[in-house]
Parts: sequence; C-alpha cells; structure tokens
Amino acid sequence: MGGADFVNVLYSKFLTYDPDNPSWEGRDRFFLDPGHMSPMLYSVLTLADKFSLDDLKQFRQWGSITPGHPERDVARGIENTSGPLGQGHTYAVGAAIAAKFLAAKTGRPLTQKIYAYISDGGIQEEISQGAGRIAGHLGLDNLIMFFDSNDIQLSTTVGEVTCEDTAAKYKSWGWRVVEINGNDADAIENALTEAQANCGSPSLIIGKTIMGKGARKADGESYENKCATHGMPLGEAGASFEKSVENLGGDPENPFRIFPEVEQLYAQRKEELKKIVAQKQTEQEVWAKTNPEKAKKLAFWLSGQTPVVDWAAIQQKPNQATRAASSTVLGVLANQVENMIVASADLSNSDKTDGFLKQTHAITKDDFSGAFLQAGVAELTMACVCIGMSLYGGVIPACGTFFVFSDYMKPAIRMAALMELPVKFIWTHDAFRVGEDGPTHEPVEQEAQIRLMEKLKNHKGHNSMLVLRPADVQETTVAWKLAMENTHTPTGLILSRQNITDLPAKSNRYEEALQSAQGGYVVECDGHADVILLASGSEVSTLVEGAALLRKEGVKVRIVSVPSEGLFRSQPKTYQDSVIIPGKKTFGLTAGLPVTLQGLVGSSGKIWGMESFGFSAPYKVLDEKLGFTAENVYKQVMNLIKN
Ligand SMILES: Cc1ncc(C[n+]2csc(CCOP(=O)(O)OP(=O)(O)O)c2C)c(N)n1
Ligand SMILES: [Mg+2]
Repeated sequence: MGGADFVNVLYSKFLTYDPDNPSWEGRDRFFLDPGHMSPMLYSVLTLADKFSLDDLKQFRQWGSITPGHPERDVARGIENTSGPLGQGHTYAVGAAIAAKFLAAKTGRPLTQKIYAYISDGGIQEEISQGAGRIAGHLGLDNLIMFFDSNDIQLSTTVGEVTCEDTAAKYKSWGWRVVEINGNDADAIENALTEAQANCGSPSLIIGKTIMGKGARKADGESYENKCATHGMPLGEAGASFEKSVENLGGDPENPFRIFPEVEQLYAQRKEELKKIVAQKQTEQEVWAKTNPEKAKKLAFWLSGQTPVVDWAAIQQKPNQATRAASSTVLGVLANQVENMIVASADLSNSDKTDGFLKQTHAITKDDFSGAFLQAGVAELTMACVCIGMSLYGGVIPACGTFFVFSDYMKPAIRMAALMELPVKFIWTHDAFRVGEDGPTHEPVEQEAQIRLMEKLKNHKGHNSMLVLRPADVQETTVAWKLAMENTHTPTGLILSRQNITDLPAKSNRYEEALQSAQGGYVVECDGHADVILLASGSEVSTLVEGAALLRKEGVKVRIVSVPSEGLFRSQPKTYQDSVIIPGKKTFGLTAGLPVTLQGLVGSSGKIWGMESFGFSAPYKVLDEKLGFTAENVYKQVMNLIKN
C-alpha cells in the first residue's frame, strides 16, 4: 500500500503511546479514514506488538481479531478506522476539539497530537467540506492529516472524476498545506516535524504516493497505479504475487516475515516511548498535585460515568413544547455537567439548544473554554464531530437539528450505534406540525427509521440505540435523565415544536413520568378498560382529549405513553403485558407512518397515522385535515370497538 511509508514513519518516530497501557489518555490518536486500509494499520501494529503474524493471516476471517474495517479496538491500538469514507477524519476533528476543550477547562497542558489519514475517497466525500471548514476555522493546530494522494480510487482514476486543486481548497479553509513525495521517508519525517511545530492552524500533508508500489506482473513488468489492486489480492488483480514480493525484497515462500532491521527499529521505538511516556506522566502528576480539584474532576470525566444532576429539582413550565422543556433541562446541564459540549447545525434558537448556549459561550479559535459548538449547516459533519469527541473520551457530546434532517445524519448515527458511543441527538420539530414550512420540513417516516436502530442489537447484545419521544414537559426531563444515564449507546430525543397540554397527573407528574424508564407505562386507566389508547410524544395528549369524548359515551379507556418502544420491549414480559394487555383492542395514534406503532399495537388494533407526505398549512388546520383531533380519535375508537 502506497501509504505504508507514512504509517511506518509515524509509528516508528512520532506517534506517542504507552506500549503497556493502550488507553492511557495522554496518548496521541491516529484516525484512519479509509478503513479499507486496515491491513496497513494491522501491519504496523504488529510491529508494535499489538497483533501477531498469525492474526494477520486470519485477516477478515470469522472470529479473528483482524476483521475488515475494525472501526474501534483501543486495547489493540485502533482508535478508529472508518468503513464509511469521510467519517473517520471528521472524528479526528472532533477529537482535536475535545482535547483542546478539556485542556481549556482544566488548565492541563496539551501536549498530544491527533493524526488523521485520508485518501482520495475521503477527500471527495461531501463531509470533508464540513470537517475541513470547522478544523480550519477553529485553528486546530493539534490536528495533523496525511493525504494518501495516489490518483487511484476504487473503479476509476482520480483524474476521471475531479480537477480540483486540493491544496488550494484546504488553504482556503485556513489549513497549512505542504506537498511531498509520500513514499520518501525523509520527506515524511520533515513534514511531520514541521507540522508538529506549527501553531494556529491544522496541517495537511499531501503525500503523492504510488498505488500498489512495487507490484510486478509475471513477466516482471510494473503493475503499479492500477485500480485493480485497490480491493483484490495482487494475484487476482493481474499482478504476480511472487514477483511482487520478490521485487520488494521479501521471500515469496515465506511472505509473513519481519526483517531484523525493522524489528530493531520498533524495539528501539518501544524503549524511547517508555521514556517519553514516563516523562509526560510525571508532568501530569505534577499538574495533578498542584491542581487536585481539577485533576479529580478530569479523572471522573474520563471515567465516562454518569454525571450527577439534581433531576427532581428541575422546574418545568407547564404545557410547553417539549423542545422548550428540553431547553430548560439543557440550561441546568450547562451548569451541572461541566464536561458536556452541545452543538447545533445553525438552529440553536429553533432546536432550543440555546438553553445551553445562554449559560456558556461558543467555542472559538482563541477560546475553547466555552461548551457550545456552532457547527454551521452541516448535520453529518456535526454528528461525526460529536462521535470524535466521544471517541476521544472525557466529553459528553450532544447535537441538535430538525428531526427531518436526521436523514442527513443517519450514516453517523449508525456508526455511533455500532461503536457503542453515548452521543446525544436532539431532534426537534418532530411532526407535520411544522406545517407552514411544507412537506420538505415535515418528518413522516423518520421516526420509524430511527426506531429501527432500537431494534438492531449491538455486538454486546443490547439495543444499539435508545430513542425517546417524550409526551410532555416532565417526560422530557425524564428523557434527558435517561439519555445522560445511558453511557453505552447513543440516544435520540424526538421533541415537539408546538406546545403540548401536560398529561394528567395523579399526584406528582414528574414522579409518574419516571416510569418512562420502562419505555412505556399507563398514564390513566378506567378500571377494566374496553380499549387501550397508545402513542408517543404529543399524540398522547390528543388521546387524552379523545378519551374525554369516549368516556361521555361510557367507554372505559386505558391511556399508554410509550416514549421508547426499544426500552419497553426490553422489560420483562409480565410488565409489558400488564401495560399493553394481550388481546385487548388497541388504538395507536402516530404523526409518523402507521408502521411506527405496529410492533406495539399488534394485529388486534388500529393505527391512525400518516399515509403520505405532509402538506403546507398552519398546524391546527393540518391537525383537522389529517385527523389528529379528539373527534377523530373518538370516531376511530368507536369503529374499532364496534367491530
Ligand atoms: C461512504 C463510502 N462510499 C463508498 C465506499 C466504498 N469504497 C471503499 S474504498 C473506495 C474508494 C477508494 O479510493 P481511495 O479512497 O483513493 O483509496 P485507495 O484505493 O487509493 O486505497 C470506495 C468508493 C466506502 N467505503 N464508503
Ligand atoms: Mg486513492
């Protein structure tokens, strides 16, 4: 691989890590954007004693520790390799922000670097625009990125798809850019030395490299610079495996071999690292002794434990939109959770993340003590930056935008779920009730889509995501509590734009809303109910209004709020059956596709939902036209119980 010279120089001379403690937080980080190059990373990590030659021989096999695209395996030195091109280097941007933020918050000296490796694919992915812009704008001089510019990609040459001046592009975003021969070890070493000394801007090293360097055909002719070598073993791609290994100085009979001079180079580096790490740790200890309070805080943050928040004391104004209730909670979190960073994609005053912003200030190039990231209009970038902060550790990231634009973030949500990262996604304007903005802004199928992630298990066997759609202000407080307590998977909060009448309280609505922790619970029940009325979010209050009409006709109802189907289905069967009684007629109301509630309502019921895209009109008109009214609940339920 053409980038092998770079990673060799990086790992044998520059990257600082503790050979004995892979999760030492003072380590440099290396993010490999093109995850398809994981064999290159495995190789260099084998030289660093993290893998064996036998592990390399098991590459991509069932049960091996060397899968294709490993994503994350910190114990073996892998911070991240990104399967989806473009995301990985954006995680690096997030990690660089987190490092600067923690340094600013604690006064701890910042000595580590965040390295990223990007290829033609990552450079072309749209997300690189957001990552490049933010890194340049914030002057992330702790970020050094190497571009493996080999002019070849998967199915074409680079020249067939672009004529851009990549150096000029990054310079325009405020990066320091150098261009070198990426297969020249001395040039790489010089470029890295300069980049390390650079202040005030991120560095891009464009390394011109040769795809399939050293590859030869059977007749000895060169087989370099071929798309075919991107994804196939050399022999199958048209080159000769034997001739190529021979040409590179190896033994085709015994290709898995570490040469003595290489072994020596890495053994020497290991000794150097021990000294470097010992010195850095001493510096950290000196700092911790002079700053015991801050050091204690930092240790707690890095542990990833649930922050202490006085949830019961949060005062909610009644009958507000759940986005407003979320804003109230965020205002409290800004003061009680010092290691939280909230971002918004240019909607802070609308998604109400400004509740947090008002208690802090935005992060800027010269000041990382603020805890708010103005991400600009770049939802996927923002989500990946948050993932990067989470990968770095010590920071609790959250980000907000309109629910309909969760579509722009889905590829990152999936990665957060796969990597078990507790990023919080705040999605407001959760239904067609954004009416006047027309169908483009009205989410319909988004809730069903996001809830699929609640149904998908991660490799630990847990729901890969927690998705909560609270029904009123107190459920919103509880939803945030559950989100902050969820330290092992991402959480999505789906919130309303419009005001919602609070659900009826028996004694204390907050205490009752705490039952959201079971995913779903009975809000009200008239003895032996004739019918179960079930919903999440603002539709629950519409059911409450409909129930009043039904009761006038002597119908006994049970009203159930299900903020999270995934959480509900994780409860013991006896609990589930005590809430949604099997065989009982059930009516579900959803502002999403009917399928959103299918798993809860089952076959003995009826779901009233959206069957098409929305329409442009004020939301009260849409409620009437689309049947989201007490009267329609009454009508539909009467039909259901009669049949
Ligand atoms: C988002 C995304 N789209 C498509 C792919 C499939 N894919 C893997 S590598 C690649 C392009 C490879 O070109 P380059 O990045 O230059 O890597 P090189 O072939 O030079 O190693 C593509 C399209 C992917 N992994 N991620
Ligand atoms: Mg390439």
